[in-house]
Amino acid sequence: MIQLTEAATLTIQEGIGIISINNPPVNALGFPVRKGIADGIDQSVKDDQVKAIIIICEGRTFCAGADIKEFGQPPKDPGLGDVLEVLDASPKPTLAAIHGTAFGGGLETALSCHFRVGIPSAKFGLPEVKLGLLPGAGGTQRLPRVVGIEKALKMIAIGNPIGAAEALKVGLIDELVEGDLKEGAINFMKKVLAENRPLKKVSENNEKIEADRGNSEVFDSFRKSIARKARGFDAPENCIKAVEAAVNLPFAEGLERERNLFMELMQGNQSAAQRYAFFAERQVAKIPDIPKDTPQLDIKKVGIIGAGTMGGGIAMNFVNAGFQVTLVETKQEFLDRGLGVIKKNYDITASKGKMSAEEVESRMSLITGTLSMEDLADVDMVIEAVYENMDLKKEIFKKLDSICKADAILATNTSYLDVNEIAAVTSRPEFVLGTHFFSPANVMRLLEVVRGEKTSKSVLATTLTIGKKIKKVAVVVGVCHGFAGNRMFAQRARESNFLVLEGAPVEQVDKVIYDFGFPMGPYVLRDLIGMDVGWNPKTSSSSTIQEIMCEAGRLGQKSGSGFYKYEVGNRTPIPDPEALQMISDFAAKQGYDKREISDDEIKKRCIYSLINEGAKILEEGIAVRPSDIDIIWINGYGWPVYLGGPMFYADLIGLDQVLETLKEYEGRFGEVWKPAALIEKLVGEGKGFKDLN
Ligand code: 3H9
Repeated sequence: MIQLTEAATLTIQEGIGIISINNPPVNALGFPVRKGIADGIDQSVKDDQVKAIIIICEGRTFCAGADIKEFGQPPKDPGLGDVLEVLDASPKPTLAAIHGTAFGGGLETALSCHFRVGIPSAKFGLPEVKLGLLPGAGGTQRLPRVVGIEKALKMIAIGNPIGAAEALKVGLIDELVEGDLKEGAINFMKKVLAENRPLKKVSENNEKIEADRGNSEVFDSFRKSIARKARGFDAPENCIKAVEAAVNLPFAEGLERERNLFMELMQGNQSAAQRYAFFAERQVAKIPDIPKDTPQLDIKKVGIIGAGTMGGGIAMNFVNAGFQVTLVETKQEFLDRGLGVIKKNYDITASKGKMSAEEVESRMSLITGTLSMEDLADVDMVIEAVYENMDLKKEIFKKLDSICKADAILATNTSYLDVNEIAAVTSRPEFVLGTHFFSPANVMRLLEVVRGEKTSKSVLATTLTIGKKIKKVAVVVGVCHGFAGNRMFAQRARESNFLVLEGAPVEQVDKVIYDFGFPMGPYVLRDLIGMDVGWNPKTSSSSTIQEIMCEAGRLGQKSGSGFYKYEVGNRTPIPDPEALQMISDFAAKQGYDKREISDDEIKKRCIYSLINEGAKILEEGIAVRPSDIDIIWINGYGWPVYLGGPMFYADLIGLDQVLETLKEYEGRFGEVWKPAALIEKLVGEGKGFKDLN
């Protein structure tokens, strides 16, 4: 065995040179891997004993791509492109033997081999677009030549991977290896040699792209198909342009075009933001005072109290991950309705072909409905998801404390309430914490895990693991009204409310927020949620915009009018002069002088209010680090990932600029705009939020 570099070896076995890569955790193509492959190929080509070459990886996966941590650092030769040129030019047959994920540069490496085999669980993808990039080592030029344009466009510009069966079907791999991968790869290469098979050089194979040379239609229709999802992002368009180049230019020129388009993205802010978000999402699970080896509880059975919208959605998360769920309601009709909604949701998924009828049945069979809390005696964790009422929650937790096993975790799905107060009614506050799901709970990725004063480390660590199992991004936050996400959201709601009272039409506020990159503006959102959420008809006294709207029966989409009008069966908001007049009359009564407000002011007031509150949240230790807040906003509130989250965005603008505006607003609008001490401190030290990550 020859040690090529610290991350690669070369072994010659039965006349086959086996380059083995070992660069945990994901065999990213950092310098020692790149150099190892280049040297391994070089030595194998020069060695007469070697008749064929295999690239295989140790550990949990084939190469998961370029080493993202190297981006932005001075490049170290050989670059991946150079290595793949050496591979492409090999006069001896080459094979990539794939398990785990051949992603990004990993798949580009495989595509530069003559042959590819994989085990049935292997996945293949070019997810660079999700990092605001495009495959920059020939992937956009080679993949269309192997799988055709339409498939390649989907894989490159959307970035979703495909499984091994599909890879075999579309010609991305030559064979599935059912048993031992290395053995299968050697046997495959023996066949190649015995049959003297021609070397399939992808760069020279134009068969699948020739027919579409000069045909722009396929690209235009693809652009249209992704327009909604790709809105605001730079990378998808560059991906498409690179594939167009593959079709219309000779290989070498296409590579050059790809390089330029890649560099354009690499130097932009969007990719920096998206790469930051990638690492930030992995960082959230690391809590400074909770070591990796913190003992965890074994959770198999989960109890959920409340089969309403939240409870039902939460139940689906657990069932999808294979947990047994006991769903508790107070009345049979509520239980039936809740179970009915869950079943309907699964049936819809099945009708789209994403789940079989048997799977629907097997998931439903994991849920047991009951009207008795006593049935929670043997569950390992309970999530209470009843409506926001402290007295009710306390009563439930007292009961749970007497019914549940001594080491059962008791979690509340409150959005605002004091988790410490709830914990205090039990004899085991160390087993109590908050699990704040976002609606719809079976869809939204965010989970705020609210750490109470007395929550034990083991309970917190276990809940983070559970979060991962149910496919959520679980972010730890401390106890305060609204925790991190909703507390910040309330600031934006306050400002958007003032803006319309001061004279900005709701459409203008919505457009500014939509154009910023959110999926919708605050007023379209309010109409969608329902104006009556949080409205009490008994105490309503025409004293807020919400109250005058609700009193007039304008409850949002569901009643056909709110801040906008809606046609029956159509969710498109139509500007409504009547609503504007109501707001205008109300504002006049309140003594507001109507004025024109610029888009820039709307943007700053809605976004800087978030930043300022985020800083206060950090100051108080409610969030662990700025990037956790960014992950909350990206995954729970639709903040555009290409702007990295509010704290990243503040650094992007310049924290000193933000501070200046906060001071100006404090002067104009008062105390609520007082800059957070943390911002003052960071600016004084010439630092940004990034220095706290
Ligand atoms: C590219 O290839 C560009 C080329 O086209 C052009 C070049 C010129 N680099 O996600 P996990 C770390 S761009 C560095 O928790 P999983 C990750 O941070 C790349 N580090 O595991 C984490 O570290 P830690 C295109 C990486 O099993 C640890 O590995 N490729 C990289 O849930 C485990 O990760 C991609 O975009 C990397 N490329 O999922 C693939 N990847 O433990 C990105 C991971 O310290 N990666 N790490 O927190 C993934 O999608 C997932 O990590 C993967 C494993 C599916 C592979």
